[in-house]
Amino acid sequence: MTERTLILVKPDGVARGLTGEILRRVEAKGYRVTALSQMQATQEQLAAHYAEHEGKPFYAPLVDFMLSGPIVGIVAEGDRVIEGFRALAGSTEPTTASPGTIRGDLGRDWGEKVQKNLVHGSDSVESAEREIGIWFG
Ligand code: IDP
Ligand code: MG
Repeated sequence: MTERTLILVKPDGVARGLTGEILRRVEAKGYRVTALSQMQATQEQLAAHYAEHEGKPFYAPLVDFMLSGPIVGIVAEGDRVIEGFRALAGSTEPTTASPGTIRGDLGRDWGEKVQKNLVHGSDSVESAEREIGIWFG
């Protein structure tokens, strides 16, 4: 099977009307979108999705942020898509993310306890398969 990744457009991206711009970048890079759905995250989904971050200072603000509005779940497919989407997304902190990336071009710091950085992208094949299960069953 071709490699897959789970992308989430976070509530800030949806609220700012950037879903189309983010999808455009994924498709323009050459990846295939195989699932796409706007959803409202649940506490249970977020507890599973962000289990690795439980106990960190930004965990509760992160969960609250992800519950604050609709998100868009995307499954994208293509050789090395996991690495490729993380390169498109840019580094975690939008202030210093490279220009040319989603976070670097479209994101900024808003002085909050959680970095609102527009997108999530899986970081390994194992994470991707686990996360696709959480959001797409
Ligand atoms: P990633 O999304 O770049 O993979 P992770 O380390 O997996 O980053 O963190 C998950 C999310 O938690 C980030 O995208 C960001 O929204 C938030 N976050 C991570 N580290 C911090 C931090 O040090 N301060 C505030 N928020 C953070
Ligand atoms: Mg991560």
